[in-house]
Amino acid sequence: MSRLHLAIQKSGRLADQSRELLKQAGIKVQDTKTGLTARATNFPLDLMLVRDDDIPTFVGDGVCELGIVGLNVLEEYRLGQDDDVEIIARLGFGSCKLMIACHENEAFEIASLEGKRIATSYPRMTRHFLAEKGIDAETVTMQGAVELAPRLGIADYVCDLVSSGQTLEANGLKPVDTVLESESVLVRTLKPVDGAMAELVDALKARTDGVIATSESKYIVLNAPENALADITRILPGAEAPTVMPLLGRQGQVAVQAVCRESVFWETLEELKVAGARDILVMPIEKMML
Ligand code: PRT
Ligand code: ZN
Repeated sequence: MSRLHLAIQKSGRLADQSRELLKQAGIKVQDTKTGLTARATNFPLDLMLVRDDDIPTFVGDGVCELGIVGLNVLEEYRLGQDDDVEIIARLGFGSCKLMIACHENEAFEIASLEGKRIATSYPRMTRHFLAEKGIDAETVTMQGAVELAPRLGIADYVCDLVSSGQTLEANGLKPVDTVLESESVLVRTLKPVDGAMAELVDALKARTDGVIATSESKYIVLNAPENALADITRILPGAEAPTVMPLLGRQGQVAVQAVCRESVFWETLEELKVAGARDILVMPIEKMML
C-alpha cells in the first residue's frame, strides 16, 4: 500500500508546530531510531525530518510528495528554477517578514539603496526586489548573523527576517521596506504521482484544512429581536448563512446560530449587544470537515 512522504523541519522554529498540526489532524507519529524519519501509526504517512532549506528540493524532486516550509525559504528556492513545487495551504504559523533594514538614524528612501551593498541570506529575493524597484545594488550573501554586517563594514544595509524587530533594534538597525510577508505553507510536488498517492495527498490536505478552519472558527449562539437580524448578521465575523429559529413564547424574538470563520473579539460581542443581541455564547469548534 502507498505511503505519503511529508518533509518537515527536524528542529527549529517550525518543527514543533508542524508536528502539532499533524496531531490536531488526528495523526499519531512515532520517531525512528535514526532521528531522520518518523512514521505515522494511524495514517499511511512517513515524515522526513530535514533542514528547512532542503524541504523545497525534497518536494521538487518528488522524494516527498508534501512538505511544510516557510514561504521565505520556498520563494528563494523557486526564483532559482522551474516550477516543481506548488503551495496548497497557508498554515498561519511561523509568520515573519523579509525586510530591508538600515541604520536606526538614517532618513531612508528606496533610492538610498542605489550602488550600495546589502547583506542577506536571501540573495535571489533581494535581487528580485531591487530589480522590480529599478535599483542597481550589490547583494552580499551571508548564512547567518546578517544583522552584524553593517557594523562589521561588510554591507551598508541588510535584508533579513523580522518578527518582533528586537534583533534589528539591538544592532542599531530599523526595518524600512518589506520584501516578503511570510508564514509556513503546505506544499506538494508537481512531479506526477499515481492515483492512490493523489488520493492520500487530498485526504491529508482535507484534514489540515479542517484543522486550520477549526482554529480560526467559533460557534456563536445568541437571542435577538427579529428586526435586528440584518444588523446582527452584518456584525458576525465571517458567518455566511446563520440558522435562525423562533423562540417559544417570545413573539418577535429569534435564536441565531452561526459558525464564524474569523476571530470573535470582545468588541464584536459589544457591537452585537448594542444591535439588540442577548445571551451571547461563543464556543470553540473541535473538528470541522469542509
Ligand atoms: O536548521 P534549519 O536550517 O532547519 O533551521 P534555520 O535555523 O534555518 O531556521 P529557523 O528554525 O530559525 O527558522 C525556520 C523558519 O521560521 C524560517 O525560515 C521562517 O519561515 C520562520 N521564522 C519566523 C523565522 C523567524 N520568525 C525569525 N524571527 N526565522 C528566523 N527568524 C530570525 C531572524 O532571521 C532574525 O535573526 O529571528 C531573528 C529576528 O527575530 P526578531 O523577533 O528579533 O525580529
Ligand atoms: Zn535553514
